[in-house]
Amino acid sequence: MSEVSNGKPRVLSGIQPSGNLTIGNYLGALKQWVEVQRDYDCFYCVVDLHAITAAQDPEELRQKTRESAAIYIASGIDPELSTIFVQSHIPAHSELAWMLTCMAPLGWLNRMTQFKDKAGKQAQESIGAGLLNYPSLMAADILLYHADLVPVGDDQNQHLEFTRDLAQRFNHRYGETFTLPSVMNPQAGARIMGLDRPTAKMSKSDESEHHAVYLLDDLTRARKKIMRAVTDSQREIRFSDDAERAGVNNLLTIYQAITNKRPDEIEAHFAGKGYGDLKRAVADCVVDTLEPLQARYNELMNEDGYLDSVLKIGREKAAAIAEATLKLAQDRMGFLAPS
Ligand code: ATP
Ligand code: LTN
Repeated sequence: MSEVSNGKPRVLSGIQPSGNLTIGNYLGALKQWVEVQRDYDCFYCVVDLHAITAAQDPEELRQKTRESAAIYIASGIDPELSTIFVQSHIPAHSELAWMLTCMAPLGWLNRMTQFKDKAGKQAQESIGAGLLNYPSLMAADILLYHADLVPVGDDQNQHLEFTRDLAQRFNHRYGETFTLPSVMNPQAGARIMGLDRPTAKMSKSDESEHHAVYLLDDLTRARKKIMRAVTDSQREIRFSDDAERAGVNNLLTIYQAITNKRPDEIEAHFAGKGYGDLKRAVADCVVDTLEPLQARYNELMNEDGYLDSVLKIGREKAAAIAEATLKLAQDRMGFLAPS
């Protein structure tokens, strides 16, 4: 286990400010972040350095970075309990990422399914090298804070394995330096699928209109997207692994993740009802989640200076830990300390 602060083990996680955050980000990541913040020493970062692995408009990136931090707080992350910061504010992330990049075998990086998926959508010649090296930067984020636990959706599990393998490789070569982190996935909602294409993961950078419900969507629009979600031509409302039933399964999963009810309870509740009833029930619970979140978000964005002060305090707390770990790793690797 890591150096513990306040006797609590440490948590670290992040979301890319690469677009509008979705209910997938909320159910896969943010909801768990809120749930663990009393029992762990939590660090939540807005990973802008990861976002630039795809081209971003500079002004939009700046705005989405603030917006994401405000959404963390509006979702229930309490700055009094958790440390909220921006990745690029701490240069140690980039510095350790380079050191780890030099230790990361190309074979491991080439096997990452996120890389294969994202690179597969582009012409080979134009794929940025950052997309391939992305997991080394993520490993740096986690290892700098000696995180014990990393709450993420299940698409990130392979990156967590990579982080553990790389940490082990470093520790083996240079002596015990990094804590090996464990992944934490939510019981329900670890992979929310696209509403328009329930066989593909819901993603904030998907361009189609009815793919995702965004956390800041107008509530009428959010409801409409759910009412239009793709289902199937059967009638029975039950959980299923069958690809043809992925749409209904996804709606049930969203319902389960929000209400925290058991699958058998949910199936009993919808027995004899139609897809329209299911969609209305899902829309109701999504809207009930978004409404208070958006109200808090609007307050935060209108509160002059508050968000910046949270990020400044977060930066100071994060920097102290990150710099100490970086120094240790640099020393272990054999860098001459400046006099
Ligand atoms: P992008 O489309 O820009 O790649 P994304 O929507 O996949 O982004 P990330 O920033 O990569 O979101 O993910 C942030 C967190 O949200 C991670 O913990 C990730 O596992 C989780 N997450 C993202 N999409 C989903 C989803 N559809 N279901 C569950 N969790 C998700
Ligand atoms: N790669 C993650 C985002 C991310 C992250 C992290 C998650 C970057 N650094 C550290 C957990 C811990 C993703 O969701 N795409």
